[in-house]
Amino acid sequence: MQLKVNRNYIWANVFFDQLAEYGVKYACISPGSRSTPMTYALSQNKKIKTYVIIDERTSGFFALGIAKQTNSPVIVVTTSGTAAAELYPAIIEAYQNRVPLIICTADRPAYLRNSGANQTINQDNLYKNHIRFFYDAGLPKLETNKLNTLKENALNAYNFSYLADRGPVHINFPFEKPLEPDSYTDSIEEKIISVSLPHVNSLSLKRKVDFLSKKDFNSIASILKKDCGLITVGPGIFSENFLNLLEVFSTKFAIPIFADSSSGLGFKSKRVQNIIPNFNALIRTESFKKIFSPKINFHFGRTATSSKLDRFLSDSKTKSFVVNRFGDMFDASRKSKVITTYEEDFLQTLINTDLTFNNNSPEILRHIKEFDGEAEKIKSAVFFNSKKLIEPAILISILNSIPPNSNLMIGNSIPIRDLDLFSPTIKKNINIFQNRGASGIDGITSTALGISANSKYPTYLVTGDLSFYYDINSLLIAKQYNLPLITILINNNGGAIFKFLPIAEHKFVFQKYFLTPTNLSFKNLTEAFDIDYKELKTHKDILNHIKVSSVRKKPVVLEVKTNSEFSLKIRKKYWKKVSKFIDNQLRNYEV
Ligand SMILES: Cc1ncc(C[n+]2csc(CCOP(=O)(O)OP(=O)(O)O)c2C)c(N)n1
Repeated sequence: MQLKVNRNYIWANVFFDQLAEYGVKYACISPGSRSTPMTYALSQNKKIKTYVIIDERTSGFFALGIAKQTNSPVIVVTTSGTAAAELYPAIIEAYQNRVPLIICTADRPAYLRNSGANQTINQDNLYKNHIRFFYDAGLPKLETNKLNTLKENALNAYNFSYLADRGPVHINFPFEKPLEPDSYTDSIEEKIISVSLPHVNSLSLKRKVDFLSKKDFNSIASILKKDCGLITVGPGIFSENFLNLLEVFSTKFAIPIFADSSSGLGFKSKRVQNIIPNFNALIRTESFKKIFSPKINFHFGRTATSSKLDRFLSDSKTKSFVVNRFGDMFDASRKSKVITTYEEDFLQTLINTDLTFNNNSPEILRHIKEFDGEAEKIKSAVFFNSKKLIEPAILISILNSIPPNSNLMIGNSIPIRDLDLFSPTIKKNINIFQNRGASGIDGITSTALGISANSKYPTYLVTGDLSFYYDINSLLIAKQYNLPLITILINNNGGAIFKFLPIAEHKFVFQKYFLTPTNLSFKNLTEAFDIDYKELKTHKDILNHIKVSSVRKKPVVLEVKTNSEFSLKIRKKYWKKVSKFIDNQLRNYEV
């Protein structure tokens, strides 16, 4: 049977149907004319849930949040021109943090480039330094072989964003007018459209075998026999099986685990043995290195948040093995050996061997645990001693107040560092999210909204005032879709993180060029978007309002105003007390 069709619309439909077939469920679309075929096709697709987001920068980060929480690829659609460029920050974050996004940019036909045609830029591999796969679909042609090629590239988009590789992929779609589905351009045989679908089962990440060479194995064996080891875990998503194996591995070799708080290991419902939540306090103390100077390190997940940990490892002359399935390097010094394999396989292989540990390791592990326990006590005493709310204590209160299984997005700057430095282990199965791929402060709220959009558990965001201001546009998404994000805005009036830097001593330049206080009323800004707002002044307020907000299923902004100078003073007091304790304990220690 012959059908009258608009070729652009059919083209877009075939592509998105194919993605839906692979299981893609979400699309974020920004308004525009050239993208009409894609927008219309998605609006009619019953398997894909759409979000309409005016501002593309926000849309990219929102999609990133959905992809993180659902652990599946999300489609992002924009029109041509600067609209496409607005996605770049989210694409960079997705690239560096390996989050699956399928970016679909509408374009003018290539022959209009450099002709002065309106809203026409060079979109050819626009994001080329931060993309896992690029394909220009060319002008639509309703021929069987062209449609098959398009479908194969839907498969490539899915495969390279999620399976064989992981991260953002970009498909550029040039369209000629007319763009609307009822403006017919062709009359075609119906069967042309239903050309056979590629099969999903042909997709799979190829495991690399023989990952641990004899040489590496021998090197691991000989170091473990003579010296202490260390496990470090950076931010990442880790399976239950990984946690179990990690525990067995660490116990078998009496190795402590220094887990970044963003790894989430300290917040699982089952406590992993040998995790040292306060390791940051320990490694700041010179005398600590007398008893613990690991000569081998196994690193899982992304780069750790703690820069002190890097220094500790380099001072200890540690040989590091970075283990992950994509073979990514997570060591800025590039001295580590990267082992490309599934983390679970690596652990299992070493567990199965008859390797043994150095005889001192269990005793040293015991000392480390003792220091860690004492640091925890000092922390409680120092941080909760004052009536004033200090930043690290706010984070601890939030962790104590949120219900089990919550999602917790941590903004960059002080919140992520405070979480890493000061959070205790809590058995609540909290899912930690962060944008540490490129550590931007640009899309923090949008990402958190994306996380909250399809989760059955409450989502919390802890963010700084500049980060919140930067992404203020995102509040419209919260309002439009009534997303139940609970934002805890820590307002120290400016980028207080810079107060930790030597530039803070240069008083005249510092305030104007670095701290950049906004003096904004976040109450007014939040309420302008019709979103509830409350200022919190005490730990009791935090507990009560988090409790109430968690069941309201509405967005809310809870602002806590802090004095970052005072917080800094208290942090220093804590470090000093822990160091003093360790120094005292080790005064007569013989190595
Ligand atoms: C997009 C982007 N621009 C600039 C920076 C540099 N930067 C890092 S932290 C920071 C200040 C953040 O201030 P705020 O969100 O209030 O957090 P606080 O430092 O007070 O914790 C800035 C500007 C960045 N990381 N990302």
